[in-house]
This record gives sequence, structure tokens and C-alpha cells, in this order.
Amino acid sequence: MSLRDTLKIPAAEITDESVYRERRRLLAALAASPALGLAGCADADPPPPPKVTITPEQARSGFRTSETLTRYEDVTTYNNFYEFGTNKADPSRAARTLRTSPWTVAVGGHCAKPGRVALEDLIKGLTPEERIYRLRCVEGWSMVIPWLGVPLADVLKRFQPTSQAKYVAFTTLADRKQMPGIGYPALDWPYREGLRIDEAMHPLTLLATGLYGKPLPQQNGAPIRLVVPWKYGFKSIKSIVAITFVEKMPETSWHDAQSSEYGFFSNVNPNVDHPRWSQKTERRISGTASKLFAERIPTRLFNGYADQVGGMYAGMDLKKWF
Ligand SMILES: Nc1nc2c(c(=O)[nH]1)N[C@H]1C(S)=C(S)[C@@H](COP(=O)(O)O)O[C@H]1N2
Ligand SMILES: [Mo]
Repeated sequence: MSLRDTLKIPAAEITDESVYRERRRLLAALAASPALGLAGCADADPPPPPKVTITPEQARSGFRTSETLTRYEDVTTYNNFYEFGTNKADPSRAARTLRTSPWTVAVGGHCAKPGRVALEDLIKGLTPEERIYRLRCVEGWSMVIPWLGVPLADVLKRFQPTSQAKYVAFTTLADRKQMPGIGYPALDWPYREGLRIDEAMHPLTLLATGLYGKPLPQQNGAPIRLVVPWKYGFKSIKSIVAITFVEKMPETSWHDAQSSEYGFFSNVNPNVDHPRWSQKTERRISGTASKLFAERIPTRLFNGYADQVGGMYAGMDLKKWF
């Protein structure tokens, strides 16, 4: 029996006191080990989310910022989209040929009305709104981007998630013919992400269809991508083809690749450093300043959206649940 299997035995089934004590010891060792922290351990669940309600005024206060916008040119040529290569300039060159129409999204799992729907139908009747959000990459750079999109909550409600839907899992297209990066094992394809259901339903969480008043360029995740402004950029999954309501915390690509460095929550937090670099500051790519000499500014808790989202994490140890 492997170490992981040992840990999956429910405590109630263990009668032998010494076995029980051994399990406690293993759990403690795992919790202390950076490579196998409890956030990556299958039998540890995070605390249940507190019940919080956010007023429409509170939500709206996060919809815009007056900070200098990142130039369109920079937003669309300095990208992370590993399906098209791992260099920042790769996606803008290689993603141009991605066919984004027709586009179908499969919505399923714990919901009353699952279905495979055309993108047009997924967002039918919803008017894209402009949201000016900060985007903070876990690598230590940030942008200010005027997105166009619809609240994810408005889309999800149409499928009538059941009470078993505790999390929402998202999947990106993985088409070897169109995506040259899929030929390399940079990540375990398809790219997967996830949110707790309250995070998914939060008014700041956007399904983006455009930026700068135009349709989303392929390199930015056309035709539809997630934008979760208080989390590190890798949570904002691009070119989504599947949305699944699940009961257990879903596996996500970066957590899967390196669970000691990338947690499920990945809330922007200057007080929790990445094991290999500080998260206290960020390089803000904005205005006409060159990216190389971009100004270093302090990183803010929840990327400056604490007023809007802090309540969802009340009582949660943000160092453990990073
Ligand atoms: N499918 C997919 N989604 C992805 C990524 C990716 O490689 N593949 N990169 C993520 C990362 S690390 C960041 S910082 C943002 C970047 O979004 P942008 O290029 O539109 O600024 O997309 C995220 N979404
Ligand atoms: Mo990122």
C-alpha cells in the first residue's frame, strides 16, 4: 500500500492504536513537507465557505479602476497561452489560426439542465459589460485590461446547478492540429482550472468575450475565457470548451504540475511568497513605458479586491490554502 493509500483510510476504520498514531505522524510529516503540503493531499478538505452576501454597490466598486491601462499592443503580444508555446511572443504569432467559430461548450455534472451548447446560445440575451480589471500573473508582472464579458454567474444559473455542485471545473480546447504547444508536455493537456462555487458565482467573475471593445483575440483566449481578477492569472483559463459542476475540489493544471508552488485557490497575496520568488511586488506593464523598465509596485491582498472578495475567505488560513 502506498503512502497516499494509507492516508485515505478513514480514521474510524483504524482500530489499532499504533496504526492510528502512525497515520497522525505521516499526516504531520506531509503537512510539514513543502512538496506534499496538505493543499495537495486528497483527504484534506478546505473549510466550508462562509455564507456572505455582497451588495450590488460593493460589487460595482470593483468593476472599474482608474489606473493607467496597459496598451492594446502589450495586452495582445505579451501572453501566457502554453498551448501555443511557452514564450510570451509565441501565442500572438501562433494562435492567429485558431478557429473560434463554430464553438461549442459542454456544460454538465451536478446540474438539472446539462447540455452541449453553441457559444451564441451560452451567452444569449446577456449583454457584454466592460470591466476594467487588474491582472496579476504569478510570475510577478501585472496589467490593467478593459475586458468585455458577461458575469459567469448569469451563465451558470441557466444550467441550474444542484446542491452537490460545490466547485466548477473548466477545460480548454486541446487540439494538436491547431495548437502547436500541445505537442510538448509543458503541462498535462488539456489545460484545466476550477473555482469554488461561491467564487464562480461572485459578481466580479467574468466570462470574457472581448477586450478594448473588440472581440477577444485568439492569443487572449478567444472566443471565451474566464477572468478572475483577485486570483493569479493562471486561474483565468482561456478558450473554454467544457464547464462541469463537481462535488470535490477539481484537479487543476498548475497544481497538478507542481502542487507545492501552485495551490487551488491561488488568491493574489503579497504575504505568501512563491517558494522560488517573492510576491510582495509586481512589474506593472502600463502606458508607454517599456516592459523591461516597467514600474515595480506593491502587490495588494486579493489583488486590491479585498473589499469585494475578502468575506469569502474569512477564517481561512491563507498560508495553508494558498
Ligand atoms: N488555456 C490556458 N489558459 C491560460 C494560460 C495557458 O497557458 N493556457 N495561461 C494563464 C496565465 S499564466 C495567465 S497570466 C493568463 C494570461 O492572460 P493574457 O495572455 O490574456 O494576459 O492566462 C492564463 N490562462
Ligand atoms: Mo500567469
